Amino acid sequence: MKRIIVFALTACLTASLAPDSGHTDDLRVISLEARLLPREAPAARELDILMEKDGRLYIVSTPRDRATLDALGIRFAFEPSYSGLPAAGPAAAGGGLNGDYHSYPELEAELLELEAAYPGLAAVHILGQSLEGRNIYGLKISDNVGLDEDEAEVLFLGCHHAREWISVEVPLLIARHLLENRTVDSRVRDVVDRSETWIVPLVNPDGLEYSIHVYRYWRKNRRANDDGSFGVDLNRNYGYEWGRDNSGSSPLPQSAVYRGTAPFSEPESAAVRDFVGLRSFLGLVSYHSYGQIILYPWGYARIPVEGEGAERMKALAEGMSGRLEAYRGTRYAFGQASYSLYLTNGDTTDWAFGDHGIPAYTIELSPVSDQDGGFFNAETEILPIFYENLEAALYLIEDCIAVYVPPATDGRAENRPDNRASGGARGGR
Ligand code: 0X9
Ligand code: CA
Ligand code: ZN
Repeated sequence: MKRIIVFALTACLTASLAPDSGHTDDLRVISLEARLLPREAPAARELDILMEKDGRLYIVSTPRDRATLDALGIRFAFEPSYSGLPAAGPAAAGGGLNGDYHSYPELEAELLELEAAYPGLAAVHILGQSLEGRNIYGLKISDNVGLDEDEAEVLFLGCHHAREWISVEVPLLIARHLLENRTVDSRVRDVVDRSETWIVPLVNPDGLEYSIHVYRYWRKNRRANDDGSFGVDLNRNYGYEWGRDNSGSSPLPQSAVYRGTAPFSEPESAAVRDFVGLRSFLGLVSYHSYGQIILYPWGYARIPVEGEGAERMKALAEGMSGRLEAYRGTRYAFGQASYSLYLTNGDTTDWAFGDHGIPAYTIELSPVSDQDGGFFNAETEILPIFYENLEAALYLIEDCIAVYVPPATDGRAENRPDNRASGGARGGR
């Protein structure tokens, strides 16, 4: 959800509206003249704006939204529903239903292929299951991948939000790049060998499948809510300052930013929580789209982030932005989320930094705005977007390697299988 626009009259208007069933069938894409709805106007934070094109604003609307617009006298038109099936063509024929983008089964197959092709370097882990029983996969990449070595750990997450297809591709391509280039690129070799990099490209598999097969604009997971609506916003379901207020997330199940019934009520966010709790990450990126901006905590309030780790976190955001821009001139802004974007509570990065002290970033991938295509990146843009983001990712991993301090050894390091191996070899000389 790029912009959550609120206009002043909504609060009093919505109270008098008929209850909104929020069934997916009731969601309709509408369009209206952009000048009728000033973007900066304070109010209707529920509006889920997709894009602006030729002076018209396209919005995923609930019956409640439409009633609100009616009440405000703002005229809108219904748009034909786009199911997500690409027009017939070479991409569709060659790349499956969603062209070069990955569906859940395609991603699963590719992760297993990478593991098979690079047995010592790549290992597929299952972090948990989605509501509908799909696996949430993590690919670990490192030398001696089967061992838990004393190396810097870094985490890249993708696709909390179903319709942000590019956010699956970027982390997956990072994984592939590290594996394919380790023997030919010494920088990649250092990164692979001196870190344990984890790639979790698809946090919301049920939502992605729904977006591909049923409704392209789907955002949330597929929780059947009590009121008959579907979906919890996984990026409002994490446990740090969860539900702090109703502007950073919504208590209404039919809302696009519904926070769920409790922190980590959803198996998808709970899987990330449990996984991160078992490891010691020194950096985390959660890819989203769109906006071309690198955001760090806090998102929950306009309180400057400070204290331990905050300075490194800010400096790294600037560093990533610079590396990325150097690649081909694409500008990614950077800043604290609550100042640079809008308030959010219960997002991944606030929790990662707040509960674990991990420098954590939301990277909103291209394009920069809804006027440049919003969630719909051409397939030809996938690789260039990946390559420029690779620069930022490598920079982050290298910094994690640089600051990593191995746990103090007490002279009994022989208890750790990995150290015993190298220590033994050296000791034998
Ligand atoms: O609203 C979100 O969850 C993210 N944007 S998106 O358009 N991909 O949905 C932004 C989250 C940014 N994080 C914070 N503001 N804390
Ligand atoms: Ca290793
Ligand atoms: Zn998102």
